[in-house]
Amino acid sequence: MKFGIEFVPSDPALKVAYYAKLSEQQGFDNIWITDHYNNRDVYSTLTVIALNTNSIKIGPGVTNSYTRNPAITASSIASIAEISGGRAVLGLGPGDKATFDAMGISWNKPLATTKEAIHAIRDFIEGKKVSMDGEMIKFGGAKLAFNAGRVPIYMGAQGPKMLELVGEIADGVLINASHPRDFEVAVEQIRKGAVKAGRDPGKIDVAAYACFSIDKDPEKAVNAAKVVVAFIVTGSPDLVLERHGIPVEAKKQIGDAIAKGDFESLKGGLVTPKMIEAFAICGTPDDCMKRIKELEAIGVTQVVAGSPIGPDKEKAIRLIGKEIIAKM
Ligand code: F42
Repeated sequence: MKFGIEFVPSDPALKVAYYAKLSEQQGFDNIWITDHYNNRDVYSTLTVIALNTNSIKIGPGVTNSYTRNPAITASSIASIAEISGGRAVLGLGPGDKATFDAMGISWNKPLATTKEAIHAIRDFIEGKKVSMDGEMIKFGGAKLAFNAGRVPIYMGAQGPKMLELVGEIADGVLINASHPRDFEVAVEQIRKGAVKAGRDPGKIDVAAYACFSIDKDPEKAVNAAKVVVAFIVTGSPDLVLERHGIPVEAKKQIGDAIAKGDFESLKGGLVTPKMIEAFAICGTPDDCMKRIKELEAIGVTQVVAGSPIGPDKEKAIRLIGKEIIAKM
């Protein structure tokens, strides 16, 4: 099992780099930085991280090809590969619809766009001259003027067609989920795509990009996870809620509380233990370890500790290092 950690650049780059260095010291394998226009820029943050770490792999988790042309993404990630001495990994997905609406970008054909972007970016990174007349992406003989070596490409994906595409073309996948039941479904879709493309599914790094909250006091861990879990519930398809026995009406109740900024109701009971169980890796180190072992048995090969990580981020990073990574 590999361990990754997600940081959101809502914090200044130097603060994120401090956590990144600590994560490297605690034995994590990957750092993933989220990409949304309203936060600090992902590649500036990755540059500062690259200069403050030595061995850990680093990359956007995830960027997209609507706000950044694939040629620009290829140039940016190849620059990070060069600056970091070959430690860059690219996470790419179709992006977040809510932020695109605010930016006036229409979310047309996310699957086709992601597929074509990955083909183009891979060709750019391999030093090829890219001519492409895709359904969504077009290039007329573009080429990078430098080469910084291989960069594995991971997809951010949850939907069945996206997961099948992972099996067909990606080196890895970042799946926003925490429960074994969701991974049983996901791993099967990835396998289907890999078989179709004649690839070995065992070579694809399957990452649980999970809401993670760890503390020696389980109640503190659960409380810290509640607001993140509330957002996950409102963004989950009905099918996923039903899979976990969560009433679909909860989505509206929680959505209303979020819209009113009523975080007390979320913490007071709207976010139920069942929701925490379904959408977070949460609790004491033993609780978290138990879930990680279950995920490993299903085929998850990387656990990414995503927000909130714990009620105290620094303490949580050290706890994961000492009580989980060191004991795997
Ligand atoms: N998004 C961000 O913007 N920033 C981030 O930092 C970020 C991090 C992140 C980390 C992990 C992760 O898993 C996702 C993350 N995301 C982030 C979200 C990510 O960018 C995507 O929004 C999300 O992963 C996509 O979810 P999804 O796999 O459910 O895919 C959507 C597009 C979907 O509807 N998929 C369907 C499916 O079955 O997989 C496919 C729909 C389809 O086939 N569409 C056709 C097409 O070509 O797109 C068109 C159909 C038609 O009729 O037009």
